[in-house]
This record gives sequence, C-alpha cells and structure tokens, in this order.
Amino acid sequence: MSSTVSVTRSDNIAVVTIDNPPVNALGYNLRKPLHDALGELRDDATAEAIVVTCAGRTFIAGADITEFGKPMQAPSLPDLIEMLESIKKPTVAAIHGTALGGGLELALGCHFRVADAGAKLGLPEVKLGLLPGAGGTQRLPRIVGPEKAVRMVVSGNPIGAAEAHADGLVDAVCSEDLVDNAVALAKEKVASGAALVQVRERDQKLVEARNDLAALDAVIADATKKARGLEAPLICAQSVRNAVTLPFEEGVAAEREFFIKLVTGEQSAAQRHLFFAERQAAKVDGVGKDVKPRPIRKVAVIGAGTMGGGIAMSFVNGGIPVTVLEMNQDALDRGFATISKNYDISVSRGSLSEEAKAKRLGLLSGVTSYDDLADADLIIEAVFEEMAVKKDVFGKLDAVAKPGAILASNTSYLDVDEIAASTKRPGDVVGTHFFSPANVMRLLEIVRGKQTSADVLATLLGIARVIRKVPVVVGVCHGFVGNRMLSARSAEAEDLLLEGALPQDVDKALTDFGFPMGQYAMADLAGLDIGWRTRKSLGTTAAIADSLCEEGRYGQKTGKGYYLYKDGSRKPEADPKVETLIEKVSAGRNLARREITAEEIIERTLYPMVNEGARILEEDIAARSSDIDIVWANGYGFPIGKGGPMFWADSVGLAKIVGRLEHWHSETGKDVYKPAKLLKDLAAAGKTFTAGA
Ligand code: 3H9
Repeated sequence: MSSTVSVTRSDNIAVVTIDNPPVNALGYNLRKPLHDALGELRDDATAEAIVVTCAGRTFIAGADITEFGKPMQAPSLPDLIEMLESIKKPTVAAIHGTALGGGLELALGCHFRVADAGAKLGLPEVKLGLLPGAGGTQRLPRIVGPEKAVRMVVSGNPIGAAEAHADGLVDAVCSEDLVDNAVALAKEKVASGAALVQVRERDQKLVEARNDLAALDAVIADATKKARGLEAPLICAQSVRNAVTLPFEEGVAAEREFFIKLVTGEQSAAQRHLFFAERQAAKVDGVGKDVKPRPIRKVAVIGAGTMGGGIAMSFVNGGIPVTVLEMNQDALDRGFATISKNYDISVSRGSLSEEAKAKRLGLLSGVTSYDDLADADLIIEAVFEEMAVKKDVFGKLDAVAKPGAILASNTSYLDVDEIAASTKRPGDVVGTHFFSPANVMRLLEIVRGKQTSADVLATLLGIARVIRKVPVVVGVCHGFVGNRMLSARSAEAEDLLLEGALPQDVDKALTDFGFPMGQYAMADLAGLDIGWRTRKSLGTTAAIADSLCEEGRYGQKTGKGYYLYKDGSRKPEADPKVETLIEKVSAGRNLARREITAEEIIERTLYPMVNEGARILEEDIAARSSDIDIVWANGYGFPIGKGGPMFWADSVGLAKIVGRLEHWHSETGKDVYKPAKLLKDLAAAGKTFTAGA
C-alpha cells in the first residue's frame, strides 16, 4: 500500500487502484509503488488475476510531463510495463475517463482492456513534440493495425470506447460498474484457463501491411502532409512503420532512441511549454475558484456576417442555443445560408453527420428586433468596427438585456472601457475577441475592462472550454495582445519592399520560419482596400500598398494584389508587374535597392514583435509572457515547434535581440525598434521572459 497505489481483493482477483490526482500521471511517486505492487502480485499465488484501475476522474492520462527534461528515476515507464507483461496470469485494465499516452501504453501491457462507454483512448504525445516512448508505437499497430495506428499516433487524437472496441483495442465496453465488469472478465479468463497472449506477440494485423508496404506508405504520406517543419509527426509515423518491418525488440529499441532524441530537442520543449502555458492562462488574477460563474443557457449574437456567423456556429457546436440579430430578414437569410454551406462542407468531408448538422442548425434562430434579445444570458456584438456604431449597439442592449446578462464586444482594436461607458452596467461589459474563421480558430482574447466583474471573466473562461476555445484574458489597449503585436510585425512591411525585398522574399522567410502564411499573402487574403480606406481617412499613405489599390489590386478578391491569383485560384504567384511597380517606387525615392537576407527579414519583422510583447508585459496588458505565446500560437499560426514569440525570443537570446533592435533603431530611428525597458533589463540580468517575467 502507498498513497498512490492500493490493492484490494475480489475473491481470487487482485484489484490494483491507482490514485494520483489530478489525472493519475505516471510520475515516480506512482511508478515505484505500482512496480512494487505488481511485483508482489506476480509472485502471489492467491491472486489468480489482476485488474488495474484508477480512482478519480480519469484513468492514467500519461507520463508525468513535468519530469521530462530532468533525470528519470527508476523504474522507468518501459520497465514498469515490462514488469506487467512478465505476469503469467490474466491482467485487465479497467479504463474510464481518458487513457492517454503512457496510460494507454500501460493498458497495452495488460492482456485485456475493459472500457467505460464514455472513455477515450489515445496516444497524444505528438502534440507535445514526442512519440509514445513506452512501446506504444509497437503495440498499438499489433492491435488496431498499422494504418489505423499511424492515423492515431500522428494526429494524437483519441478515439471513443465504441470505436476502440470495433478496432479490438478494448475487449469489452460497459456503461456502469466498470471494475465489477473487469473483475468478471478476469474471473472468466481464470476459469477458462485459455492460453494468454501478450499484445507484443500478436502479429496478424501486421502481416497484411508487410505484403503491401506501399499502401502503408501512402497512409503515412497523407497523415504527415501537414507536419510543417515539425519532427515528431514524421518520427511517429516512422516508428509505427518499424512495427511492421522490424522484430518487436528492435522496434522498441528504435522507439526509445527516437524518444530520447525528441524529448531532449527544442521542438518538444516548446510544445511542452505551450501545454502548460494553456493551462496557466486559465488562472486569472482576481478570479479564484470561489468566483461563481453566471449560468449561460442562451446566447445572442448581433450581426450575421463572417464574424457573427462564425461565433454563432462556435456556440451551437458546443450545444448552446443562439439567437442571431440582423437588420432585416434578407441579411439573416444570407448569414444562415453561409452557415448552412459551411456545415455542408463538413458533412461532405465526413467530419460531421447530417444528423449533427440538423441538430446544430436547430439550435439557431434569427430575429430582427433588439426586444427579442431580452432572455439572452450572453450577448456578443459583431457589428462594424467603429466606436460610434458599437456605442449605439451597447446603448440599445442596455435598454433590453435582462439584469445580469453579459454584454460582450467582438471588437479587435477598440477601447472596451469606452464601449462599457455607453451602458449603465459597465461591470457586465467585456471584450470577446474571436479570430477569423471564428468557428475554426481556437483563440479567444477575453478583454478585461477596468470595471469588468470577476464573475463575468469566470463565466467566459468556463464557456470558452465548452465551445473548445483557448481563452486568454488581456487588458484594454489598441489591438490588445495579438493585433498590437501584429502591427509591430507589419511596421516595416513597406520599407523592406522599398529597400530591396519582394513580397515573395518576405513571405518565404516567414513560411520557412514556420508560419502557415506570409505577411503579403495574408494581406491579400484580408483585402488591401480595407487598409487603403483607413489610411485615406487618417490622411496617411503607404506608397506601394496605395499604388496597388489604385490599380484595382485589392488582393484575392480581385484576383491580384501583392500576388497574382490565376482563374479564381487561392494560390499566390509572384507577379512581375508588382516587381516593376515596387522598383519604380524605390527609384522615385532615390533608394538603391539591395539584397535583403532572410535573416534581416526575420530581425525586422519578428524582433519588433517581441519588443512589443515586452511593452505589453510592462503595461500589464498580458499577465505573463506565456499568455502572449498562447495568443500567437492559437490565433496567428506562430509555429508551435518554437513555442510562441516570447519563448522563441528566450531561445534566440534576449541580449542578441536587444543588440539587433538597437542596431535597427540607430539605422531607422523608428520607435518599433527602441528596446523596451523590460527587455533590456532581462537581457542585462541574463534572464528570460519565461523564467523572469
Ligand atoms: C507520455 O505519456 C510519454 C510516454 O509515451 C513515454 C514516457 C517514457 N503530466 O488539462 P487539465 C495537469 S507524454 C503532468 O486542466 P482536463 C495539468 O497541467 C503524456 N501534469 O484537465 C493541470 O495542472 P494544473 C501524454 C498533467 O480535465 C491538471 O493536470 N499524455 C498531465 O481539462 C489538470 O489538467 C498527454 O499528453 C501530465 N501528463 O483534461 C495528456 N496531464 O491544475 C495530457 C495533465 O496545475 N493531458 N496534467 O494546471 C491532457 O490532455 C488533459 O490534462 C486531460 C484532462 C485530457 C487528461
């Protein structure tokens, strides 16, 4: 007996119960007593079979991630599973909640598995930049077949109990009395006396793949096509392939080597940082566990345009009814037609059933009068981004919304405090900045106004989980965290082109860095006319961008912008006419064009962004540097293998960044390059954002 492992008996069956809250992770404090308990039971003739189960909310959710990067104390997880496999009497894993990573690997060390109907099983290590390192890549394909194993290990996505049963991963599924069912199975196996076969000995599903490796390779190519510079997905696939081509022991040895390579590498460190950063972001100053969230049974969204529609979809996808308000029936019809079309695409791809689509559409209703919003618990406006318009909407909401309703603005730049002041209930007002497409992008910036109540924040943090968003609470400033840093990244866009770069050079530097899209391809996607209109209203200019617009080049929507888009294609192609235009503007300013290296492009786009991140921290707009990393990894495609801009800056070295910013500041005199005090202080003290701010 230990604090994490206890053994009880059900007649001739030993039941080993693991209790290591919160998620029964396999840290040393669990591995050691579990190893000891299994060793004793292996040699105890009175225990004729063993059931392994977990207390609390879940089966083992994996190895203890906090131990990675430190010396591992014996027994290791592979040792533990080997001990389990050496037991010559029936062993049964009783699985509820989630059996993930090392948890599923341990269950695969048992002869049998019984799952609760709501259980989920998977090997999510790839999401931490790893591969399953305790035999998972060798045992899973022996049970579910190598093709299915590749899909599971490379995506990291778990499967439900019913699917696991159909695939042979679990032997039985039950909707209640999990442990009793597992004990009954163990007794049955003892009574039958049938020969016990370990997972490692099963070969049947590998034979077919062995005869047609090309088919497996095609699955691997498809599963890894979106790896985008990440090592882990490729290594995961290679290791599963090894299960087909190598004997078990050799496959396991190779898996071990792969694991050590990945766990000591930079990408996994970055992805593990993001794992904990995401959980950290949910902990908000002043919003303790004692703050009770308000119930959200009904949501209203104002505006059925691209953002409003996407926001409405997010809530109905989470099972929450949504009323959409528009100016007239036509606008509602158009918005709902787009939503329906989006769901049709998911149905045609097989990711959504017709039934689920109908259910989601059934949760949507449309209205054209503010009076019909009186019963909504949360109202989110997604109307035109102009202060006067927002204030008008909030004034109207103040008149109709019930007491206690949360009034949220989807503004991406504007002052939430000013919006709140147009109501008599500023404590109920908050910013909810969704990212486009709102039904897809995971980030939700929750903008905390000066008077926003703690329970409003608690409610939004909770509801964000229901609609599968990653929430980050940020303060009020122009553009909040994400867009403010994006502006810093784009500040040099014009000058890089004027001095000698072409749009494709800048974009290549950024996509080589790991962004899914470059700056100019993104500008073309968003539409160049928007910025042009804003510049005209502000009386400012941007020579190249303005010239493009004057020629009707508004981006993808007109088939040309910084790039050419042939025949309705979304693929940007370099356009010699743009090169000529840029050269002309440079010449007009007597600028001698020169070669601009990828290194310079990164310095002049990403270092200012890091600098702005430091200012954001100084001003308390973000609570911690890891919150900024979460914003950029989930909202702007910052490569997860680099851990977000601030974590990446730490790895580059803050002193180096300060030095280069100072260089560019003296060259250009621009404020974006003037190193922030926090950045300079950390660099001078040899500290990092992650450890020091
Ligand atoms: C692995 O297994 C490697 C092996 O193949 C080979 C080894 C040799 N370790 O997410 P939550 C903490 S790699 C340590 O808010 P939920 C988490 O930080 C692992 N801590 O709960 C949080 O702490 P705090 C493969 C962990 O109900 C608290 O638990 N497994 C671990 O929303 C609650 O977490 C995975 O990648 C861990 N493994 O979701 C699974 N897991 O309260 C990772 C969680 O201080 N875990 N914590 O902020 C998950 O996906 C989710 O936590 C889970 C529960 C779905 C289980």
